[in-house]
Amino acid sequence: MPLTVHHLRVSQSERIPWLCEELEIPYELVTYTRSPLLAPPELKALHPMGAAPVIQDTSPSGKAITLAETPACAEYIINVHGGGQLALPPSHPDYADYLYWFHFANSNLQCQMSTSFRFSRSNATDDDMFKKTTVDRKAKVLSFIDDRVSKVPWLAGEEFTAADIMSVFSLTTMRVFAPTDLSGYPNILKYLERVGERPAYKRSMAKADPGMRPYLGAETPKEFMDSIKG
Ligand SMILES: N[C@@H](CCC(=O)N[C@@H](CS)C(=O)NCC(=O)O)C(=O)O
Repeated sequence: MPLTVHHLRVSQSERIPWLCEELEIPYELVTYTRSPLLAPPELKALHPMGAAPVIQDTSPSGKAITLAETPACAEYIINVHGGGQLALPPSHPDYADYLYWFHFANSNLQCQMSTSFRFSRSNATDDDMFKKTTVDRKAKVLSFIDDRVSKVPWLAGEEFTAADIMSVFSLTTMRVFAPTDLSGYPNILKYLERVGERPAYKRSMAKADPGMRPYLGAETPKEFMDSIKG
């Protein structure tokens, strides 16, 4: 089986086609539309967790694999199909920074954005302690990233890496779900401008979510959630 990437439209699985386009490797992209918010049954059937991304492939040992979790999919593709490109090796001076930011994406940034999404749809008032903590933590994470990309062009340092591919969804498309105004984070906005200039990012977004504009600016995108009831 050729490398197959299952992508749920308007979701964090946009990271995997972007990775494949940056690596310039062959892959088959299968896209699914939300129904209306969650994954449709045919995507849910692929993996017990029922969420995107899911990749399928024949591994180097000849085993048919079905893999989920974005960081696992990214590492698999980089190591099996990408010759290690877009990851930094232990011998690289920025190796520790690469590891840190690669994992920060899902372990911290995306967690804060997901929690923020849930509170934005709940009845909790602004003085609710848990909501307040969420707002504070999101601001802390965004300030931390803003400071980082004021000092270096890419999260790991001078080189664009998979750490950037892991993180950008949470700063862009995720704001469809978790309204976030980025106008107080000028360095993140400049960073997103650099991202938007990458041909592979443009190509992947056009393939993964045709018709959706990449949310690279400060404003909070509204049109998608407005179209979903409940
Ligand atoms: N931790 C997982 C999260 C996967 C996930 O929650 N995917 C969402 C897309 S944003 C999804 O498929 N949601 C639809 C559903 O759960 O039905 C990862 O990093 O891949």
